[in-house]
Amino acid sequence: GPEVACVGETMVVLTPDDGGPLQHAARLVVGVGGAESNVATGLARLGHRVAWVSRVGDDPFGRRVVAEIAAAGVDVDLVTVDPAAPTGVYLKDPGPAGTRVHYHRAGSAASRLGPADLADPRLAGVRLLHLSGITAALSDSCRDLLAHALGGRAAPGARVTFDVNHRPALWPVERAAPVLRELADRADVVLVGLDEAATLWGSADPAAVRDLLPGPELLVVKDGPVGATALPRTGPAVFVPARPVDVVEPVGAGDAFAAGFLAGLLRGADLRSCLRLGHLTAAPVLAAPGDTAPPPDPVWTTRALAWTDREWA
Ligand code: KDG
Repeated sequence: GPEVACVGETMVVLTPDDGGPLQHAARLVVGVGGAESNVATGLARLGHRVAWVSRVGDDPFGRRVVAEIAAAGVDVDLVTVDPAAPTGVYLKDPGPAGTRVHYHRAGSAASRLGPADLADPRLAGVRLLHLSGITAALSDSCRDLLAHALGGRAAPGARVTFDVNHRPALWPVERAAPVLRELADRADVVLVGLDEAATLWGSADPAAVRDLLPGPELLVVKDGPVGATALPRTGPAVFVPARPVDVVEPVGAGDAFAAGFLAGLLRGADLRSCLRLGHLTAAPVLAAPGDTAPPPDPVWTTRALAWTDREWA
C-alpha cells in the first residue's frame, strides 16, 4: 500500500499560449493543476509510494486529470468518478501585476469530497496524510473531511501534514484566517509561507507564527528566495537558505518544496536535510513554466545533502 496519501481537488488549467491577457487570448494551453496532487507527483518522482485521493467528474477533463497524475507514478485507485458533478476548471490571466486565477469549481466533483472518501482500508497504513487549506474553502463536506482527518480518524498511525495554502480568489481573508489557523493548529506538521502568515494573521517572523500555532510537532515557515525555517515544538529552530534560481514561473514551487520536505521526513532525515531536500525539489519547478517538473538528479541530491553549510550557501 501507499506510504503517503495526498487529498484534495485537482482541476484542468487553461493558460493563454502567448502569455498575454485572457481576454484577448486566441488559444489556450490545457494543463492539470492541484496543490495536493502536485505534492503527490513530487513524492512519486522522488521514489515514494503515494496515493492521491479525490473526486473527478465523469467527463473528459476528469479522465485527463487522472491520467496525467497516474502517468507521474501516483496511485489513483482511490479517486472516485462522481457522475453527479463536473471536474473543476481554472483559467490563468497573465497581466502586468502578475497572473490572476479565475476558478470554475463551485459545485465541482471534488467539492463533494467528505469523510467517507477516507474510509478505504488501504489508507489505514499510510505514514503521512497530506492536506491543505484549499480544501477548507471548497464546501461543508470538505471541511468535514479535514476535521475527520485532523482528528486522527482516517489513518490513526499517520502524521497529518497540512499546507496552509491560502487562496485569496477562493475566500476573503477575514473568513479564511480563523479557519486556517484552527485547522493548522490541529495538524502534526504544518507548512506556511511567511507572506501568507503575514496576510492571514499579521505574523512578522517565523517565531511569531510558532506562537500562533503551538499545536503542531513541527512548523515550517517558507520565505521564498530567502530560505525556510523548521520550528520543532521542542528544540531549536533550523534555518536553511534557498539557493539562487532563475525563476520562470513560481506556481507549484511550494508544493514541490513540500514534496521534498516530506520525502526527508519519510527517510528519517534531520531537519536541515529535510529543508535542503525541499529547496532542491522546488528549484526545477521555479525554473520551469508548469506546476511540476522532473526532480533533481538523485546523485546530485545526495551530494548536496552532505555539503557543509558553507558549501550549501
Ligand atoms: O499550488 C498550486 C495550486 O495553487 C494550483 O495548482 C491550483 O490547486 C490549485 C488551487 O486551488 O489554487
